[in-house]
Amino acid sequence: MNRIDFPILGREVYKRPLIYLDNAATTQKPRCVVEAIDEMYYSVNANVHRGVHYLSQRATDLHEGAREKVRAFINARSTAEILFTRGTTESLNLVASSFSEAFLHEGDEVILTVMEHHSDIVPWQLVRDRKGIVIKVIPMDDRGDLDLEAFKSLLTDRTRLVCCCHVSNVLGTINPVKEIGRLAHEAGAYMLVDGAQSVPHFPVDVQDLDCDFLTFSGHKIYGPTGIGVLYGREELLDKMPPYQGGGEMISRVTFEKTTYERLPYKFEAGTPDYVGSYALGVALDYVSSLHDEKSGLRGMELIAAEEAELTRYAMERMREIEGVKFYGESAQKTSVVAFNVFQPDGTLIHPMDLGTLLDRLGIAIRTGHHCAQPLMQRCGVEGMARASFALYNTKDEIDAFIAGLKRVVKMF
Ligand code: C6P
Repeated sequence: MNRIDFPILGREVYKRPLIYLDNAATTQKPRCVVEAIDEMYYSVNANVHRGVHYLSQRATDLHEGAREKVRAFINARSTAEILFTRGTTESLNLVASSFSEAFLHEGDEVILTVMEHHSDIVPWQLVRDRKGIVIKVIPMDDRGDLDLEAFKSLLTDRTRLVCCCHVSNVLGTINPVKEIGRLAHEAGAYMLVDGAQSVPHFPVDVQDLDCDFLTFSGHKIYGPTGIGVLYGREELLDKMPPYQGGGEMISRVTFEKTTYERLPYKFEAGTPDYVGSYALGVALDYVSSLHDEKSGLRGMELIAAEEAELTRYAMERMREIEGVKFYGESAQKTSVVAFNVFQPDGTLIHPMDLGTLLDRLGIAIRTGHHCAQPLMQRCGVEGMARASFALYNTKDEIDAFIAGLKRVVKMF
């Protein structure tokens, strides 16, 4: 589907056609996104929110227009709730820093899950070191589903925030974040959803989820690197102190006292990445415009359906290979397939070796701990191989991946 829109997919590596199956790390960019970056620099570039001149106003319009596109894309109530950041990592650090200043005291509890990415673990450990909060962890079963009964027993009257990835970047599990959020709210806590691996793969509606925060990165949804989003409920953002100080975020500065700008600017110190925001908006337009006449599906619904079929097919074909072990077999799963291959005597083929040999065949997958070392410990391994699919991948590519994997496994 739409491969023609992604020029990089036509290139070769090691004189072989590129087969790019590392989409959970970052997606490739459609021509319209790359052209948007060009266009912004070639014919619009000026700093936003500052100038009375034409270019500055035009750049501001495009930047704020992108904010409105993000708002509509995740169905936030207002653009005041859409903060531009550098990506999911910065969004999570912003919440950890500012939310903890406003809402967390010694002994308060933050609940994470065993499948969180490091960027939703380490910022909370920094808060723990600073404020003496308690971190609790929701466990999972062997299929990769969170244990909701265990979660309920973790909730106490000291729970202030529950943080959960919407989709695990390793297991692909789609976590029941709406239900988790409902239970969190009932217990008087807030709910943060790390949407880095969900927003690019199926429709996400923050009002339907009823979450308090949602984070995602532009580069995982066909947009540029260096731009991301933090959605935050307005009444919470209002109570949180700024994350950084500088230009843009102030209303008035004297040496005695500074007052802050209204939302969302209070959290956007310095010159924002207006080129990135504009190109992200173009990426969101791109995915929203996709449609398939046969199925009648559009936009993110179409992406979800196509990727589900690719994932089903890939896992079915991988089962042909003796010794393949999957990590993450939830019934609710996106297009991330983590695995290892064991030899008949039980010896693990090192995932790095698999990845390196597949690379020589032009097939790009990711290997290692995937920035989820606690999850690796839970699964009893140091690392895994991971193939992850996007809208432009095809069954032919999966066939080539399977052939490559078979060839590589045979070499051991
Ligand atoms: N996961 C992966 O290969 P950044 O790097 O800020 O754009 O996103 C961080 C992040 C946070 N949460 C989840 C669930 C993620 O998957 C990621 C990024 C990439 O799996 C790079 S480690």
